[in-house]
Amino acid sequence: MPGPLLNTLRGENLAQRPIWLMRQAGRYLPEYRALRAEKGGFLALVYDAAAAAEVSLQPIRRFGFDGAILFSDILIVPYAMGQDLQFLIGEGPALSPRLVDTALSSLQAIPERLAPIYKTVARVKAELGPQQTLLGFAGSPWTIATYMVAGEGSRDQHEARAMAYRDPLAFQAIIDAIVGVTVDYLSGQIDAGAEAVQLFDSWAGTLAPAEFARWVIAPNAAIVTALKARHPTVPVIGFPKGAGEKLPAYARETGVDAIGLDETIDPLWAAAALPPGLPVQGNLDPLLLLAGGAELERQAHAVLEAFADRPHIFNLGHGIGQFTPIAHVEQLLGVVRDWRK
Ligand code: 1CP
Repeated sequence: MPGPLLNTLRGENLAQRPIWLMRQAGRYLPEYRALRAEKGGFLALVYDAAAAAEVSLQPIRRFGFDGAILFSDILIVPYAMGQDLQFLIGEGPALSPRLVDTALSSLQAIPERLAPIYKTVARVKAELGPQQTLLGFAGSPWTIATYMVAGEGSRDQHEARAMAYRDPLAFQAIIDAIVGVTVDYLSGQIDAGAEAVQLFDSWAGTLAPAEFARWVIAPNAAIVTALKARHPTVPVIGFPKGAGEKLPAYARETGVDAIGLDETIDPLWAAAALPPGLPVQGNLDPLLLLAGGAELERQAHAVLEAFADRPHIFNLGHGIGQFTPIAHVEQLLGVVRDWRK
């Protein structure tokens, strides 16, 4: 029997809402920090399948969330496409050579960098109970391209946005290459046991409307179409962070099975504006989870009430922050578990 998270993704409107939190495996957990220190770095942790599976399971053991997410990173795809990848303490990820000054064609793909991730998926799957759903994930092409082009994260993604205007054909080739690898990568995760997958488009919010259609909607639609051909029953969650008023078009045109909403979206607006019956996921402000207290409870209820008439998975609007107190996560779980439609 599939668990409540998977059933919700398949369109059931359950009286009790399933819950998981983006970035639920990570630095706010002391058991994560201990294992990361023992393995000596983030990539070492990701490529140790036993340790990475343990990290995926840590938040399930502690909190009993309805879903576990594979422990890996969206930047494993550029790494497999031949860029070097480092996670520098306090500075974030660094990729080289950067595609702002090196042609995509000069990269030598290293697909073996994906296979160890499937081992993690299989290990997590073997440990989960039948009611707990295993989520695979990848970055969406636009968000991945912003890192591949600039070689690092940025506030406004200007290198990639400028390249897309200056040389749309070269940029399209980068996007198409990412689409191809991502389809294989998600397919591999599904074959290894992932029951649903999420596409993270963390930087979708900085694009002008026509660019959003070309670099967010079109490549995500291509991924969904290709995945559906191979795995027709596996739900795909799209999370176009910052998409705002473009969400209804994204929902209609990508073919995703569910939409992740960030915290800037008014749940009442989304409940009315998105296609009826489409499952939604979100969208409490992660900073409310940091702050805790009565306001956390009030706003969690507001999210639950707003989505009462459609399938809804409770989540944050973005990843859980590293300084979030564990007691606040427990408080939120109590609120969501006690609520009935
Ligand atoms: O030092 C550490 O321990 C590294 C911190 C960390 C973690 C815990 C990074 C580096 N990645 C991850 C894991 C991760 N990343 C997961 C699996 C764990 C889980 O969700 O429980 C997932 C789904 C991601 C996805 C991810 N990585 C995104 C999309 C989601 C989002 O938060 O917007 C992005 C943009 C990244 C890139 C990345 N990886 C790591 C950092 C610090 C960043 C952000 C860099 C930047 O700000 O530009």
